[in-house]
Amino acid sequence: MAAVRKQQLNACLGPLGFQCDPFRIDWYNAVIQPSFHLQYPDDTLAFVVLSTPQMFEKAFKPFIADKQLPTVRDPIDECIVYYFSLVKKNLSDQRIEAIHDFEMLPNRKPKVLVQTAAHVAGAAYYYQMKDVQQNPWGEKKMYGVCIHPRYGGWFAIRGVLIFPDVQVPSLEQKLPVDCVSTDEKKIQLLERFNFHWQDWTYRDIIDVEERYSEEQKQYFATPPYERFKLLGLKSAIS
Ligand code: B12
Repeated sequence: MAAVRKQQLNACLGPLGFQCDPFRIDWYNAVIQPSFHLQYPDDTLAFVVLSTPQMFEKAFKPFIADKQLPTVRDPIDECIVYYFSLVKKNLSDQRIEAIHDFEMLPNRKPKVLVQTAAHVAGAAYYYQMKDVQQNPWGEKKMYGVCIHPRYGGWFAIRGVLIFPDVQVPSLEQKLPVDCVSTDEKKIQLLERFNFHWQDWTYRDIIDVEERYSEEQKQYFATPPYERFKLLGLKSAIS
């Protein structure tokens, strides 16, 4: 059941530079606080959706080129919303609920913790403070970061797609690859992500197969309100 859905999703999103990995709702709910739980039966099938370095060229640029979007808000978010809606249209015989990384609850907390979803789906290891044995930071809160075995930090986690009518009691959990295995490297990773994320170096904490193109780096290095100009678009907020 999960294998068929995975094949369908990857047939649709794979050529656009996305990667989809299945997980069960109870794997996700088991590790997070109840206030973040996804309200579906335990064995419900869901997928975490990552954008790989190729998404920018294969999905985003064609999306932007195709559209006159004077009212667009965040163009990347708009693009992902568009492709998720395309998935729903292509698989219209099935009920699919999408939750994006940027969606917030009324209490302003994220609707889905995509890093935890990526970890439990085995897509990318989520390195957190508690993974470090000798914590050098004391009480300071350090944000965690996912590292992909092929792309290091050169990817993003765009959301989850849930199949509320599909139950997968026998889906086997795949563990994520612990590719940043020493304490020393983990400390370096968390410090780069928390204190120097703008220099991109956390993304190269391991050897990677692929990085963002220069154009993509320039796009993400540009402050959001100036990205519209870079794309030749007018912002709805301006
Ligand atoms: C709010 C937010 C921010 C805030 C706060 C950061 C934070 N982590 O809290 C700010 C604005 C600071 C921020 C900044 C950045 N962010 Co940000 N951010 C988010 C966002 C929207 C929500 C994160 C959040 O609030 N989590 C809530 C807290 C409570 O979750 P948590 O700490 O993980 O705690 C849970 C886990 O510990 C879990 N848990 C407990 N035990 C266990 C055990 C296991 C095994 C597991 C798996 C889980 C688990 O339970 C806890 C909850 O109960 C996410 C997208 C999303 N929807 O998830 C992106 C996200 C985390 N950000 C991301 C990025 C890249 C950045 C920036 C580099 C900027 C950028 N966008 O380029 C910077 C870097 C950080 C910095 N140095 O400032 C990426 C990280 C990608 C990755 N590889 O991990 C994400 C996933 C967005 C994306 N689409 O990819 N961000």
